[in-house]
Amino acid sequence: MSRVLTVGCAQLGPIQRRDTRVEVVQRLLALLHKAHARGCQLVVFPEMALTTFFPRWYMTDQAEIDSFFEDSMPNAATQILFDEAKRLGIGFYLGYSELATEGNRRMHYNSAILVDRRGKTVGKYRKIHLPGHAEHEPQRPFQHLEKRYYDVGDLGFPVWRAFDGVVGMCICNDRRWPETYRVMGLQGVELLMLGYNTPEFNAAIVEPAHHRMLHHFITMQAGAYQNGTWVVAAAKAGIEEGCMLIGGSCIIAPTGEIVAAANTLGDELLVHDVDLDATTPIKTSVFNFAKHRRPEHYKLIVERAGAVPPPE
Ligand code: CDT
Repeated sequence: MSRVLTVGCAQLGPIQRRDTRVEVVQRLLALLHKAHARGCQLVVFPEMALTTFFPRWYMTDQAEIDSFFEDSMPNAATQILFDEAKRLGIGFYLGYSELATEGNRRMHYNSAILVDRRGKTVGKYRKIHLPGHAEHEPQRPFQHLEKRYYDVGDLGFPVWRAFDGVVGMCICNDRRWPETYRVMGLQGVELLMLGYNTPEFNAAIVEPAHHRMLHHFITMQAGAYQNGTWVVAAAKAGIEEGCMLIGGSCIIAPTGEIVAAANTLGDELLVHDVDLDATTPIKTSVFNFAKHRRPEHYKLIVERAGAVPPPE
């Protein structure tokens, strides 16, 4: 039986602060309808797909911060997306800021959920690699305060059996880390979905703008090849509140090749027929993990976070 899944990668152009959830959901619906017209069974939306990328601002009023979060999903603004996707028989990945109540604690996660073609939520992922900084750094032209506003995800990197395959999720900065792919690779992932908001200007170091796109592609292409998995990456792109976010949404084959790529910084849908069986040649040859991995020599990877060079 063929395991070809028609996947849509739904890039979003910028979302400004004044844009309401209702307006944004209308844009998601327009992309969903395009995806339906092109035969998609699964659509990947970006990280934080319902709001602007608010960690660029230093805020101290918790109510103001919480206004960027969702305390339930679906909710009044997004129910229509869930209903329409179910009616059309399209599953989706959706990134959003999640306000969770755990006992008497309020937790803030940068989350993504996966909904299947029947409208059932299959899984949730909470971002683990939170980039940026926790304190106000007024010398920066804009902030990147994910470490301030979010808690580190507590769900690990699970994979799920869905869409006739083994699928996993991660979010933005996670894509730069080989551990993200390998932990899911060790669970047989065949399709890895992710959304991202990547500022073109990196205030932390001096680097040419083109490095942003190079590092974006190079890490995902390597992760795809080294784990024999498809990768679908959806950007929020363009000038958001004066801050340029890179585009570069793409679909990457298990060979590491980019098979579909965005060429705008706006709302744009990429479509590809993803053959999940195309993962098999790599998983059974050069990256046959059971045959070739040597975990007894990889202990440092889980024992140590920071690098410790040998003594002088
Ligand atoms: N959203 C997100 O994770 N963005 C980061 C920016 C890194 S620079 C502080 C990224 O990895 O694209």
